[in-house]
Amino acid sequence: MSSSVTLGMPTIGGSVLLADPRGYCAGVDRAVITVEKALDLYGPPVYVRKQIVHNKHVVQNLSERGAVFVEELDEVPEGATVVFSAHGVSPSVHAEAAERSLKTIDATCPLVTKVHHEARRFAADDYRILLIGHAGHEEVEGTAGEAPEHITLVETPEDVDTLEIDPGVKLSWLSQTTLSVDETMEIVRRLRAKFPHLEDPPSDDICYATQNRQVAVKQIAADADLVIVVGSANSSNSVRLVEVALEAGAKASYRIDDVSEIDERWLDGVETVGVTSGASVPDDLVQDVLSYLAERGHEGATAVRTADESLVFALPPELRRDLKAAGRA
Ligand code: 0CM
Ligand code: SF4
Repeated sequence: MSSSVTLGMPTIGGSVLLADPRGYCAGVDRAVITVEKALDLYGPPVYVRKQIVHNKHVVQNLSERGAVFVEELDEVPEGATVVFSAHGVSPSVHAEAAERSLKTIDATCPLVTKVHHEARRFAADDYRILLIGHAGHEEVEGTAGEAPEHITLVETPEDVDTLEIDPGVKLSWLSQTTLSVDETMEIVRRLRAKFPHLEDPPSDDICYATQNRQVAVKQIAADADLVIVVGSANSSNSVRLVEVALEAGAKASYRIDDVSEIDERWLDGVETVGVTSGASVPDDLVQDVLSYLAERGHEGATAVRTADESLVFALPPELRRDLKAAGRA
């Protein structure tokens, strides 16, 4: 079911369709608040392993407030506090942190942690696990690290053709949380055709936020000459929104980090502009885009709502405990 809510005046130059849901998901909200509260409670510097979420502006803003982003734990001084990003870490990273006596706060999204649990369970039952995802993405590194000897990465439908697995081996699949639903289902169809005994995960690994943002962008893309997606280049779910928009019929679609990256020529001959953003994107960046469009005759925006989201995750227990002890819970 979709519904429309008119947010502004009718347009003269052209119309704007604003995807809803878009922007922050529950896991990103929790991860960003975790760093903010850690900075308030412990004082800077608070170290963060990798980008807390894949958004350039979020990272810049937190850096200005005293967060120090590092690639690996050996950059963190002994005994300091380090936050693990929303994308999760492998058990070896937890072990290294313990060895170096670091105080850790784990901001891994609970929906990523769920996939880690599934990986551990299938591995304990001696399954070969086909992990659908992108090589080098931090979430994939973390999930694969749960059972490296059991996990094989599958990145594309074509990868399925080269897989060789003994029919006697128990087989399951899992996925990264931020993939294209349609492409993932295509990979699973191919896997099942080749390995009929393939077992499904107990529940969807592609998270509710990724799915909802793809449904919403599909809805606006069919009627849009141009779809602008706000999100960073390394944000898997944001990049997928451009692909999904194009597949759903948008005549053009571009990803931008912020309004400064819009090329005015994209608007030539454009009547309807669709706007959305990835799960790691603060909404003020989207509002800047709407102002830019309004100044160029695309005034008012019609929100196209395809789902209501109300999920909120509790902060990491180690942080809640410290907040409580400090009387700031
Ligand atoms: O996984 P992805 O690259 O889409 O990460 P993100 O930080 O852009 O979005 C939120 C998440 C997670 C896990
Ligand atoms: Fe969690 Fe999904 Fe958000 Fe990633 S995109 S942080 S898995 S809710």
